[in-house]
Amino acid sequence: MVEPLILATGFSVFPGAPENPTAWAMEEIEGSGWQPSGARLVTRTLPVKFDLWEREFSPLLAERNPDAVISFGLSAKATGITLESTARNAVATDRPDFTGACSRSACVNDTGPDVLPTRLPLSAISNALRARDIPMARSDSAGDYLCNLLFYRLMEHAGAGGARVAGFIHVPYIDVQARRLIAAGAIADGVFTLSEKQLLEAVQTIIEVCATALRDTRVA
Ligand code: PCA
Repeated sequence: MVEPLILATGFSVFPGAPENPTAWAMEEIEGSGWQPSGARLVTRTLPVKFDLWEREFSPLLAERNPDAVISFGLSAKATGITLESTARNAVATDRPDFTGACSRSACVNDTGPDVLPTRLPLSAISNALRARDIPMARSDSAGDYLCNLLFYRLMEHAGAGGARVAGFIHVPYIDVQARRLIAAGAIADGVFTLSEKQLLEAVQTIIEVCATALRDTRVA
């Protein structure tokens, strides 16, 4: 039997964030050849660009047709792995993407609902992270920038028959990146960080929990 496919994504750099721990984590996992048990994993790092859904993500989903999509992004304000419960139909029009362009629309979808819930097994994920002593938090707002936009589009897609398991998770900087960026004056001192090991363990744990959820919800 063909194993289910899990797509994990990270984001690249954006104004105010010259390094992104989620791009680092995707590269590490890809480079190590690590795979979850009972599922196939593919990773991708996405550009922080307002047309990323149309240009990158939607074609990628059409091509790969994953059973689960777990998207990760940086939040410099995160105080642990931050499990996002709710995508919001809102976009800031004053925050440029990495090309310098701003969104012309203040919502993701003119005719869409205000909020869409995650389809990630958040309780199982938080139990698994807690059991590994990885700092974590829950949040009901992923902000109003590209992470929330991707999250909202992903939940629309999942609701229309896309991935069975899908959602978005914010992560803090890893300590080596934060040290570099603070020394360069690129970010303020005092940000919460995870070690490289903690971030990789967290991402792998989340993927494993989703692989288990796919097995448990398999349609006979
Ligand atoms: N974080 C930004 C966009 C890309 C990323 O990693 C956000 O929180 O919207």
